[in-house]
Amino acid sequence: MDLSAITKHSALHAKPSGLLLQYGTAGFRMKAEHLDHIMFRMGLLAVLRSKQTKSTIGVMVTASHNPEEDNGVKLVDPLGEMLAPSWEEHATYLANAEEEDMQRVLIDISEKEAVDLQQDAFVVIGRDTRPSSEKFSQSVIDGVTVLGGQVHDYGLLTTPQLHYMVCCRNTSGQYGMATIEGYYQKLSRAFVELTKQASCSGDEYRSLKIDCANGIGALKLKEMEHYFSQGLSVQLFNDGTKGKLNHLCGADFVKSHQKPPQGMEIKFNERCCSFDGDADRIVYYYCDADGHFHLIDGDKIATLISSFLKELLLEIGENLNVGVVQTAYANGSSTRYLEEVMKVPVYCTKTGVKHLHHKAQEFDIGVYFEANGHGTALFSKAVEDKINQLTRELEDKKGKAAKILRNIIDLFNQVADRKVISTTDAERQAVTPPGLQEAINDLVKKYRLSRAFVRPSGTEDVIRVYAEADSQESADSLAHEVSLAVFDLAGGIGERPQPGF
Ligand code: 16G
Ligand code: MG
Repeated sequence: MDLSAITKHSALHAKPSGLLLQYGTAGFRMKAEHLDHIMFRMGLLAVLRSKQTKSTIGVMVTASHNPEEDNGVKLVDPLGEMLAPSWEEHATYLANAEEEDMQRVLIDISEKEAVDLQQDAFVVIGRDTRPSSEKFSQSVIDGVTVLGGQVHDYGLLTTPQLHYMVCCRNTSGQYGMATIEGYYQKLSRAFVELTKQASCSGDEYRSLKIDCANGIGALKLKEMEHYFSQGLSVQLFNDGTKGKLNHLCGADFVKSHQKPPQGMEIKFNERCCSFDGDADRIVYYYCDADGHFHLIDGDKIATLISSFLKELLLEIGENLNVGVVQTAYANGSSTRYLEEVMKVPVYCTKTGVKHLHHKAQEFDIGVYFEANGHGTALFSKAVEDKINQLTRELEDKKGKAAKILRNIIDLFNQVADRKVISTTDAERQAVTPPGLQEAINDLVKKYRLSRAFVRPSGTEDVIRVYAEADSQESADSLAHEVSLAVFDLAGGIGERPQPGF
């Protein structure tokens, strides 16, 4: 370690004094103007992690669904997974070190993790389309190079693409080629293969309207489009040429407002979907003949995928261990449908992909989705080959998906933002402040089919309130009552929460 070079370069990315940040649900996130030192320091940390694991490590510069003015950074571990929890602590420790302590903190982390400093290091970088992202990836590169690491900067990438590149590089190409073509080829082939036998109602070609949240998804879909030219025709909206990133559009907007994004008209029976700012979330939607909007969010996607897989397994008489993983935000009726009708075991984890992913790995087939549209199906290796063969034998499943969706009538819910709290039981129970959980329990008892919880956001400085009940009025009213309890018991400041927030 060239300690004097580190000190010199660190001063060029100086930490604003007194600023304390934490590696949150998915890395560091906040207003871009406070993040330059974090970027440099995450470059340093990525080198240490790379040396320790003797693998390529990824660094993604993005703040996902947050407003355009924010930014963020997260590290990607060797198999394309989220950074290990013990290293999240190192990330926070390094992020908060004062300038004069930088050398000591780096040595400390290296010693604690037995990092061989002579080992080579390789770091790959990707970034979203935010105005601040390009400069920030330069700061990451500065951090990597000052510690002697090598860099490959992929430039503009979606978050899933960066995860893919890291995994490819650490599995000697077995997972795929670590290039953008490799990614498009792998995904488009799988898509064409999967959909070959499935019939498609309505139009002759599969067509899809895609809201790209004015983000990176638009650029990458434009590149990818011709890879599945016969299989799918896409129409892109909010492609970043006019609007602001995530503003009145994108998966988060559509999910929380339960309406189409600005800039996209939906006609009866058209298939539509929305990404978020870094294209790692997706929600689908359509309008029925009466013009009513229907959202197929993460809960419903998980139900469709797991029902589909269960059926395949039944057809061939395979008894594999299938599980669905959700978070406390999953609509109660989707959980009941999965458990009672589909007979699939459902597990609840804390919010954040890393928690769901980890749990899903315990099954032969683990399907995980957050209600907001983050998720996937994980197959153990032996199962993967079997499923590939099975999908080739697929019969016409026309109409099945629609039937399943009709069976899950969402309970109504309401979400709002407020201040400070701690939780347990996959964030479903408040531990502090004292008395809050009891107050919530009493409120919930007043409504039918109801549920409510509060948790501190891992990406913004707010408390989120979730409430669910058998009518929109009850859900709104329960959410309001719970937020009043939060305000009173957790030392709310300013105006008391108003109904409807
Ligand atoms: C991050 C998480 C997402 C989670 C969201 C919750 C990843 C890749 N992203 O975007 O899974 O749903 O945070 O935000 O893990 P909140 O803590 O502000 O409610
Ligand atoms: Mg995202």
